[in-house]
Amino acid sequence: MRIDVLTLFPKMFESPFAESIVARARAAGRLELVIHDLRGWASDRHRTVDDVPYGGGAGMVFTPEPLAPAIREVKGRDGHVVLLSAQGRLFDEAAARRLASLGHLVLVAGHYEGVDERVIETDVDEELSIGDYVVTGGELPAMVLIDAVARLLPGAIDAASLQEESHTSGLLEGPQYTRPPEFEGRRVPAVLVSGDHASIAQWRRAESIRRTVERRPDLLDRADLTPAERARLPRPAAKAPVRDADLIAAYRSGVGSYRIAARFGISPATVRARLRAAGVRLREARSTQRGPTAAEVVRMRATGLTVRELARHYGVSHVTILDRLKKARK
Ligand code: 9D3
Repeated sequence: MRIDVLTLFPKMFESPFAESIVARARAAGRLELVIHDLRGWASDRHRTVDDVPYGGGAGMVFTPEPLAPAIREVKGRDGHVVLLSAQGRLFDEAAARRLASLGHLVLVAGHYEGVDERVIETDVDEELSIGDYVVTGGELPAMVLIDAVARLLPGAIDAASLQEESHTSGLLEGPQYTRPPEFEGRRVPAVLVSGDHASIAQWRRAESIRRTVERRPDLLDRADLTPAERARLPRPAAKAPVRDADLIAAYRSGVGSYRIAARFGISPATVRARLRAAGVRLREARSTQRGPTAAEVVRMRATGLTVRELARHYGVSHVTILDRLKKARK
């Protein structure tokens, strides 16, 4: 596999990949990793790579001029281009496996508030985030991705470890112990020193499920559980009850009772009954008109947005937009 990285901070990539699995994969010729300095594509005197955002706002945005040509040059004919960005889909083990099956990756590590959307549209195949927290740039996320992918390349780690990984798939591991058998008065669980391998396997499986339920219940939906194991799971925590104040605020803002019902997972009759009980005067059942009002469309149209762009913005067809514009002219 070949991985090219485009970054403004090439030095950041040196020491993490001088050691570890990635270094071994490189030494063995399984992975060719090439780090490129994006400033090499900046042609002006100041080697500019960023500019202020149109529409205002804090921070800087990667300009298209050096970035698009850099991506095009490095990707060649077969590169799969990944932008590391906080707006990306989540990079998880399934994504790592998918990327590990490709021959050539191009990673773009941003270091600003973002990248000009036109580059993303034409030159980026996918955007990935490593999780819901803010780091200062795309470099560390790119390194995380490289590490997770490199260890999946054939020959990187022994088959037994990968086998065990898929065996416990989707669950957290349970507790581990080693010698001594007693540490500061606490003994290793007796089952682990019993020599009864069936009981040990059963105990480990149960601990693994218990821990997942406690710490990462979000994993259970996709975990590999037998029907019997699934049936024994504690029932999921109840969702927070719907608050009157939220129903009232939504209704007063103009949303209809059917929409509110669908959103909060209760029936329209319940919504109307609770609003009435809370003293809210109910509106006449609304006409079936959806989408923006004529006045809203006219104001946005005046900024220069095209009918097509307006349709996308409001999530309606271009016919609806034309209809509102016609209504406004009357
Ligand atoms: C105004 C909000 N911005 C700053 C708080 C958004 C923002 C800009 C740039 C947030 C992060 C970054 C830099 N981070 C990345 O480029 C990034 C990232 C991340 O922050 N978290 C998880 N995965 C990734 S992948 C790239």
